[in-house]
Amino acid sequence: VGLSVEPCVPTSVVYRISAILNSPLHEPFSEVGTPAELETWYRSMLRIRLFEDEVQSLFLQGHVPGTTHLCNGQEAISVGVCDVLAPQDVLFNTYRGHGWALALGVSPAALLGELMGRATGSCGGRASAMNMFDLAHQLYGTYAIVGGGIGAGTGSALASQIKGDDVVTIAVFGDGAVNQAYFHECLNLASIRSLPIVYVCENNLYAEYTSMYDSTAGHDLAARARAYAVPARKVDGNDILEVRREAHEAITSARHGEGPVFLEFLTYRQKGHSRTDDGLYRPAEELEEWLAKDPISRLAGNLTPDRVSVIRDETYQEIVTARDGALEAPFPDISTLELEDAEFKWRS
Ligand SMILES: Cc1ncc(C[n+]2csc(CCOP(=O)(O)OP(=O)(O)O)c2C)c(N)n1
Ligand SMILES: [Mg+2]
Repeated sequence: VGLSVEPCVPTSVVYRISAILNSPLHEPFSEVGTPAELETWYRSMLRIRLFEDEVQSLFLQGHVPGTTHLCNGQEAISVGVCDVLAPQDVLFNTYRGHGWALALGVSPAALLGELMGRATGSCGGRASAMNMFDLAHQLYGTYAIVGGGIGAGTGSALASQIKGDDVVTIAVFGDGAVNQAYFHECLNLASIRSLPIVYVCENNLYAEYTSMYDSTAGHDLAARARAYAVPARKVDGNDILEVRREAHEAITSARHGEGPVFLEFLTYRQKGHSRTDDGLYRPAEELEEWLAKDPISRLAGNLTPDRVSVIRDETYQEIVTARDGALEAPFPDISTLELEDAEFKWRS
């Protein structure tokens, strides 16, 4: 844009105004999605679902060291939020983050390679899903510490405000994380400083093996954000159109300097917490009720059965190819274990 600005206006302000006006998010936002977009979102969600099923199978066969935290049932949140990010935005994630990494554009091959400790993984097979970064895909870490991304993400948003770089930070965490002390410290800081951050809470009703109703006083997560004067919305996290719309509004407002927003996405963890947990402590009717609200089946209703079938076949093949590649891939060379080598690889 051709702005004539007095020399007393800081460069960061000029950059911010120009970035806002030129941002893709400034373009009119379509809530419903074209047929092509609906297919893209369906494919992205299905990719995550089939990926997770494959991870569990590989884990049980002993190919995935450590543990697994699957996100079956929560796919609409990652796909919907990532669809409305600007290219410069950054995302801080949790250990339940395979879906987020894929939605950001990390390939199934690179992600699976990482989970299986192979040299072809996003971090050369040395990080696993619990500590993974992929800066080229806006992924600024998956944090094994519950709510760890809240602290790191709030720091990132503070840095953005100081630099005036037009970056919005997304901090993702679960319902259990709102009981952590730093959730409260960070929301207070973000609110008082009007930081450009969107707090994305995936409320899947459980923290490990405990229902939110047995662990979280008041049962109202959004109310906690409002206590710090952070605008908060409760959103159907299994409806991708609603997720997208609310995420777009929150990100736009944070980008325009209006401060943090808290989005509580209601969803359900269809699988157990991790590893071989069958989640049998959950009432059968509860699981049944939420399976009926499956986000992928819901979106499939907007596509023709023919296209659903084609996309299913193609996506399944994509995951099979990633699996076969990862099983063949080498483990990292021991000589790359030194910190200097790792740093060199990281930066190059
Ligand atoms: C600070 C901390 N305390 C406890 C744990 C052990 N832990 C791992 S996952 C988890 C449950 C977190 O639940 P929630 O935040 O709802 O996320 P979800 O796993 O449901 O996605 C706990 C308690 C941990 N990793 N970090
Ligand atoms: Mg949870």
